[in-house]
Amino acid sequence: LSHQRALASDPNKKKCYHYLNMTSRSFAAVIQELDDDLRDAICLFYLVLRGLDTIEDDMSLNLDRKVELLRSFDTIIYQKGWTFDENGPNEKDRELLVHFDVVIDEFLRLKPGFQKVIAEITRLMGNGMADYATGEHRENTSVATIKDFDLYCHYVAGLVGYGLSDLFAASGLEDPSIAHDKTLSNSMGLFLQKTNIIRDYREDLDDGRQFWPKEIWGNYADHFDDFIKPSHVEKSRACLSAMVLNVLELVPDVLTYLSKLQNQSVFNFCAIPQVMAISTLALVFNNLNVYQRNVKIRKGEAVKLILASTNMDNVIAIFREYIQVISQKNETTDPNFLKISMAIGKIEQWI
Ligand code: PS7
Ligand code: MN
Ligand code: MN
Ligand code: MN
Ligand code: MN
Ligand code: MN
Repeated sequence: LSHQRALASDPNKKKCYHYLNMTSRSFAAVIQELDDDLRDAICLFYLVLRGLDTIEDDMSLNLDRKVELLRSFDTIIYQKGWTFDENGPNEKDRELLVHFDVVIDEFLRLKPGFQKVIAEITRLMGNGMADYATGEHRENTSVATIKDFDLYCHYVAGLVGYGLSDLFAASGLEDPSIAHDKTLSNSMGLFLQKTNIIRDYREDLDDGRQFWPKEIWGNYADHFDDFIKPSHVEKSRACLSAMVLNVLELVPDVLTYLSKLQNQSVFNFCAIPQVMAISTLALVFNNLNVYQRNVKIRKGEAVKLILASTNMDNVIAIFREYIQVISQKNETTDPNFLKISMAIGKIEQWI
């Protein structure tokens, strides 16, 4: 309540929270529940990265212009008054960039320690996105190897994990050691990003994007869009299993990271998206609808998960439940049956 009063009395900050609610379905609520200055820092971190991602996603932007913007975005956020109206008219979050001066004003009001973390992650992410946009790490138009896949996901999500851990430490709400093990922070981001990439197969395909690594899908098809064909179902099923298997390997890191957190609001902020992701992973596993449309967990299930994700015991119980679902959907006829069973065995040792 005290923060709502503070927001209402500060029109510029209020606009930032308006853009947060406008651009995020999943993060807006958990960010707003964070304590004190961390709430503003992470809201601004989100808006800066959302702006950067809007540029990355805009297929109507001239490539040279896109790369110039991506590579300089970490300095743009220090330029008072900067706005951008060159986005394609249908770009989803165009409005945010059109009013980006509002975000910059608020970014510049953050403590220098927070600003530095956000700018450094923006620099690394923008350059990583630019490398991929220009084909530096690509064969033709797709992600080739699992290594390329891991690197792309590191740029767009693992780095968010690094930055968030640094912000938690800088706020004093978490012990600085949370930011020491970079692998764990990276895995937190990769678990969300890779699950998103599996779920969004059809949406991304229809937009002309391919994020699944050919090293995996190439074992099951000659062309990335073969998976939508009714005649291809068994290979499609097997490919989906191989993709889910790749994500399951991250679960032990995710649970290890969450178990180290000490502050309640930080725990909720971190745990809720991960719990949503394991629920989504169980839903997409062995589910051929993924190739036809955007499969989403039901609203009631999401609400149940949000309310339950308040402590480590509950989070472990939720992961156990969905690992059980995946185990039950795992079929002996699947070429990845044994590997999936082994990945589940490893997770069961943890939980
Ligand atoms: C700063 C909260 C908690 C240690 C905009 C949260 C898009 C999955 O497909 O919007 O574009 O619609 O569904 C988020 C680690 C990043 C990784 C990455 C920044 C967790 C720009 C989330 C969000 C680290 C690149 C959003 C990675 O999904 O994507 C803040 C710890 C932005 C986190 C993108 C994806 C995020 C993503 P789509 P979504
Ligand atoms: Mn999304
Ligand atoms: Mn995007
Ligand atoms: Mn993107
Ligand atoms: Mn407007
Ligand atoms: Mn996506």
